[in-house]
Amino acid sequence: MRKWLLLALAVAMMSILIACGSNNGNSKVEPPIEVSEDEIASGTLEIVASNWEFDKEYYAIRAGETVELTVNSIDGVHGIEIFDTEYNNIVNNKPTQITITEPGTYNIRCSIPCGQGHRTMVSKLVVVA
Ligand SMILES: [Cu+2]
Repeated sequence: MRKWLLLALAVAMMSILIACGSNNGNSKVEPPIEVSEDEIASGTLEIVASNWEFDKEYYAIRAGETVELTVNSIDGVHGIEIFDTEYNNIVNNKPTQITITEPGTYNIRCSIPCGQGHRTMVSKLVVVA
């Protein structure tokens, strides 16, 4: 009887651990995006936003390197949120220094309710090791 209890406990613990492991799934994209050297921004990064899209499917920076990120809204009013980081509202035309130390692929979405296409305004930020 006690053995079963221990087993049940072990199984419960395992599933909690597994659940936790996949919980930071926000920044994990399968399959990983392969980025070429010349796609990695150095110094500055511009994200161009319009109604209702960003100009690229993904952007890339290097882990631990500070980049001045500018959101340039050419049509409508937009900003960006980079999931799982402190950068949850980088607004239009306000250059912001960003540094992300953890390599991975981070989801980006528009941070300003901007109308009917708002929910589809997404992109990704690849942080290269
Ligand atoms: Cu929006």
